[in-house]
Amino acid sequence: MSNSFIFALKSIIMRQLLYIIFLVGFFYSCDDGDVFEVTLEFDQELELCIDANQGDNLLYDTKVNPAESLTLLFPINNNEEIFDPPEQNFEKILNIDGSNVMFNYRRYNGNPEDLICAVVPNPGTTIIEDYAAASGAEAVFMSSYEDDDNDGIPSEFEGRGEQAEDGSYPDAIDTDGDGIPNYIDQDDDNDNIPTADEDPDPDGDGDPSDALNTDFDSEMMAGSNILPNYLDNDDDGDGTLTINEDEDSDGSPLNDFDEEDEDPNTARYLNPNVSESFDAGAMETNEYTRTVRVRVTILEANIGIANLQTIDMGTYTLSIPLTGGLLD
Ligand SMILES: [Ca+2]
Ligand SMILES: [Ca+2]
Ligand SMILES: [Ca+2]
Ligand SMILES: [Ca+2]
Repeated sequence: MSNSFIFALKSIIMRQLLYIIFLVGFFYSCDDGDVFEVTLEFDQELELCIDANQGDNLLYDTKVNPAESLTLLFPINNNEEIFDPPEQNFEKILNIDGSNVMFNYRRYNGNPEDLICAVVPNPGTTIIEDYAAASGAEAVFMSSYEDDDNDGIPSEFEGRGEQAEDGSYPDAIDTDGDGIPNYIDQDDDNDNIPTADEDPDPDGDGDPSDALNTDFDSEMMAGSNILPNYLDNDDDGDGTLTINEDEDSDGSPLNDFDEEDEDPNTARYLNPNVSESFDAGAMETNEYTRTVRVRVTILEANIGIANLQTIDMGTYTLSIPLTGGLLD
């Protein structure tokens, strides 16, 4: 019911919207105790700036027509886990106190970005109205994350399996048994050729069912190697592991060719007629990306002109580069 109600009000300016929400919110809270959920008309994609001098984080959303902002200021200290959650669906609640933790709705006579986090504020832009949430409001942070190795194959095609209640993937496949499940392993077969370089998805549709398989022989289906190169540690099926077809032992068999061979432009590891074995080079460090999403909700925000039970402020997204990859 609240959605259609808000939709009908889209052309009405914010002050009227807030005023009507106030009346309806009041009505409902007196009536049958329904939770009345309000979504202010921002894009809900939050941005963050850090004021290291003051020791504050500022999460914010802005728009220009009309020019308004929502901002949430809170200390950096003791709140690090919001942006680097120790577990899935990590929740943190901060009490809004009007000084250390502040939530503001503001209106401007110009683009809010001229002022918010601006290194050199535009002197032509000023705040024309400023409403701060009174003490008693709460900021609720819900942090979740998703890991991916960006190897060209989406995680759901890398045998990640179902997510457990604690957010982990206990059934995730680890083809090469190195303790790093495929969905966060940049080199799924540990042959020192990154999966991204083993042509895992020639048609680029995300589905690796068409992955390159150099040693697949369609004429002898049954006896042929059905493993695609990105999961095959002997890509040409010549009995010498790809990791050992690394003539200069530099950790990458990609750049090793046999100039004497009749096919000198095909790397040794893809050439079944060249099978000399060399010492394996050092493995590259595995790197993957953790995408953290922090959803911010403001509860019981009395901002003077309106009393809003729930403000879905939006989501802040950040990426953290990680190395290794053993499951927690
Ligand atoms: Ca992988
Ligand atoms: Ca590989
Ligand atoms: Ca391979
Ligand atoms: Ca070879």
